[in-house]
Amino acid sequence: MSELYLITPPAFSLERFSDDLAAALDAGPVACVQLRMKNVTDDHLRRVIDRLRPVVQARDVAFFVNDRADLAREMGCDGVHLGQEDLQPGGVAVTRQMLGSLSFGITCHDSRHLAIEAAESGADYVAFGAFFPTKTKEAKTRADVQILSWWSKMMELPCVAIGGITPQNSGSLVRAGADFLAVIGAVWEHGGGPAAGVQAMLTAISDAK
Ligand code: 3NM
Repeated sequence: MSELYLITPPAFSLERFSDDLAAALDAGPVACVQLRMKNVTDDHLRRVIDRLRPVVQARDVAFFVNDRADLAREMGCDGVHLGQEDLQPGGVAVTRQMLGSLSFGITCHDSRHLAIEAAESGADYVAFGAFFPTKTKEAKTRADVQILSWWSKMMELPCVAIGGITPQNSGSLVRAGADFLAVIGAVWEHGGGPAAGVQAMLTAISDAK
């Protein structure tokens, strides 16, 4: 059965978002929250981590930061999510060493090769996407659901599915063996609010046959 992996929306006001995040996490089991902020200063990112990390970790949910292995380590986060371009020179193996006890996952787009390389070098999960059209990010690649079934048959390492995932389209990903469904819009842009978004995703996951 897949678990839910929440990623923060592209822009938010911190006070309000902190409450929204708490409400989302209280609505049902979530495995991980990834803070994803682009083009902000280190000071701002530190303030956001300081505010959101306790909200997440107090609920026994893993708190990951996108891109910033240095800040994740410095600020007591559980892990970091990296794009291929965020790897340290020397690749995944060097990054793994730098992270110490932090967990880390890596975007592998639609590439079996990148995913195997990431697994061999010690990543804690691989992420594939985008599975569906998404307005949140200009996704570089489109992944097919078969990459999930191939991966889950071959490998123990967890895989994350991302990109345009909604309650309506998540069934095939669950059935193909996605360990985690990573979502932004389905939760933060849900008409009934983020708690309703989490519940809708969890219902879709448990209904997937
Ligand atoms: N990465 P939504 S797609 C952050 O394909 C991100 O690697 C993607 O947002 C990839 O759930 C994506 O709103 C956006 O579609 C996911």
